[in-house]
Amino acid sequence: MKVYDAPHIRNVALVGHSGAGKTQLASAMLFDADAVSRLGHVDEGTAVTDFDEEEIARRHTLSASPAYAEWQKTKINLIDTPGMANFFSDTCSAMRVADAAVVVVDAVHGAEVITERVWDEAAALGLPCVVVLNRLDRARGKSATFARVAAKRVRTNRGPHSASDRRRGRTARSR
Ligand SMILES: Nc1nc2c(ncn2[C@@H]2O[C@H](COP(=O)(O)OP(=O)(O)OP(=O)(O)O)[C@@H](O)[C@H]2O)c(=O)[nH]1
Ligand SMILES: [Mg+2]
Repeated sequence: MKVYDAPHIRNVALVGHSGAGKTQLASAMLFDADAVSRLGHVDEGTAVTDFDEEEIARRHTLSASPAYAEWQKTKINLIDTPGMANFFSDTCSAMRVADAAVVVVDAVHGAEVITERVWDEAAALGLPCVVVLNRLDRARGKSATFARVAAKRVRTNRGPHSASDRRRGRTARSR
């Protein structure tokens, strides 16, 4: 197995509300990066990171699970996390060891309860976030756009925070 030095390893947590598409996105990212030869599908029980019997049967991630791919000579450890509130402790644990979080938002529903909870957690940890609007093929009319998701941050004072927040060590909420 190839050995990577620390500057060439990144831990990235996929976080967000249940059903936003984190596990499907993880499978797609692994396929795109040639880490796997077949595109896994949640609905067919072949998603790379939902391998547990219960996860396959329920079509929900029940615990954080890692998978990795090499991208531009860097090993990306993807950590797929549960979006269900009952298993949120696993999501928090994954965020604690991550260098960054990918916040997956269902474009049909916009930011939901767990979206806000992961934004709070990311802010508390000073974790850089990328927001991915997913399920755009299902979005109609009043559906989420990046502007609407970002606007929610202004209203609730939550959401992805800036580098200056991190430097000051303050959470977005404390402003
Ligand atoms: N139409 C459509 N369906 C999608 C898309 N991405 C994911 N899905 C479907 O949405 C459902 C939920 O996807 P998951 O990847 O399991 O969602 P999740 O965020 O991992 O959910 P939890 O594990 O419960 O947190 C599955 O049926 C997917 O096939 C998309 O871009 N478009
Ligand atoms: Mg999942």
